[in-house]
Amino acid sequence: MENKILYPFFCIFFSIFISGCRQSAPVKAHGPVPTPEQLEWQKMEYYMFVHFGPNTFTGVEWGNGAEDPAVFNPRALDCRQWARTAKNAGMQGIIITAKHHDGFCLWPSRYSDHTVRNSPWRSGQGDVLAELSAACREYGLKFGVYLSPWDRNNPAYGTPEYNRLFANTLTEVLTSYGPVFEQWFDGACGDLVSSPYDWSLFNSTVQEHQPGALIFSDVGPGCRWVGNERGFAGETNWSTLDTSGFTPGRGAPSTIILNSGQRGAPYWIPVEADVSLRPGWFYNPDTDNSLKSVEELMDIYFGSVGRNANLLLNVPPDTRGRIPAGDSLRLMEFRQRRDEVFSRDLARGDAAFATSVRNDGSRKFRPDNVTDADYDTYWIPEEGITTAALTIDLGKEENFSALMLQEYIPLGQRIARFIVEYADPEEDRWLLLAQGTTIGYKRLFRFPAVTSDKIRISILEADAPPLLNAIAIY
Ligand code: FUL
Repeated sequence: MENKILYPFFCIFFSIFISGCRQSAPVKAHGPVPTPEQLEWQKMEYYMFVHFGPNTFTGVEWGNGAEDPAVFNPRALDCRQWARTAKNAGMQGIIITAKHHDGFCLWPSRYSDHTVRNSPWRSGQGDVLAELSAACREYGLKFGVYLSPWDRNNPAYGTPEYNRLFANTLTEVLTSYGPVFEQWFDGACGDLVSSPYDWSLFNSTVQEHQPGALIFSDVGPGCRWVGNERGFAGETNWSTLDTSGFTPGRGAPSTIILNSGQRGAPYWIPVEADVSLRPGWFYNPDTDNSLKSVEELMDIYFGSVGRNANLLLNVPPDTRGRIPAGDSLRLMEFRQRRDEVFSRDLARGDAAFATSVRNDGSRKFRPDNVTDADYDTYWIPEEGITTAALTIDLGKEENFSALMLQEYIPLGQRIARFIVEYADPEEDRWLLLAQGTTIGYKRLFRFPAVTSDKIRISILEADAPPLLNAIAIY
């Protein structure tokens, strides 16, 4: 008897359950997607580059490799001060020039005589990489290394034998200082003829000893150069690139291509924008009064992090081996300005509506996922729909002057054109606020302040149904 009463309810419940299961097939990725390491790297957004070595003391940008190691003598080197500065600046890691073009090694390499071992610093007993990696661990920062293949000191440079030597040097660094988040390969070579580099040996050496590290070069494979040293990614910036047939350095694609990526290309190689706080990469007393202004740094931030790129900002220590007070102060002012802009997200937790929502019965893809501050929840329109609009209701009129959009890249980069509008508080119409092509991991806009209670983002072109996981308004 009891069973007879419950049976219909059971049938209804079961069929809802089954239809939910049937429709909730996971959203499929479109095209190449980031590896877990690339995604984690992208979320770092902003970290420090440190150019330090004999050039710090000789005042040149490219040492010729013939400098006396005795010039390297920082009297008050303090890697903890670098790490503390990076941490307070809001950075997530530090990449150091372990070996720049002059070949000088900041650690006592057994593969070279041109190293700290032959300098007066700490009576030849010092190791900058050991001190910096320990300082990074202490301050919760990631540690990365730059090693230049172009070596103006090494006698084997230019011969095939050099490749083995460089691989051994890499192995030494990558097995001695704990986890490395990024291996930076400089493509620069000022010599007329460069060495016949064995890139596959270099890359496999990194992959073998630091499988979690991203390999930076002009063409990746972990992340790519932005194509300039000013810190600006393209307005259009795809994280995809076709690198077949290309190599770092002289064999790289044009800087225009590196700057904007290639839509529909087969490899996921996101952009890193490198730029220096000073006019040069190395410390020079002549540039003490030429630091980038906070406004310039804000432009760079919106032009890099705000255009789907990571920002690698160079902060060179001086001849004491410390970041000068002026540089550190500028970094703090820059942080303060960013904090002011991004302190309060006016859209957080607000309601959102969309012209199309994928329905799997679970409300998993609801539009207000974009305001829930959870990176892994997103809105997606119905299958086959590539143009759609999403409106956020702020609940009341707010005054705002900046905007952040995030596309859910773990499932691929899809959006190719969009506009953002706000509801005119006076009349029943929408006014243009911002427009662009790509979004990718993050897109930021600044504009003269407006007042409104609603904003609407319209995706006008996408290679597959667009996925947005975050929209913030400041
Ligand atoms: C360039 C180098 O030649 C510069 O000295 C600097 O290291 C910069 C980051 O990369 O290619």
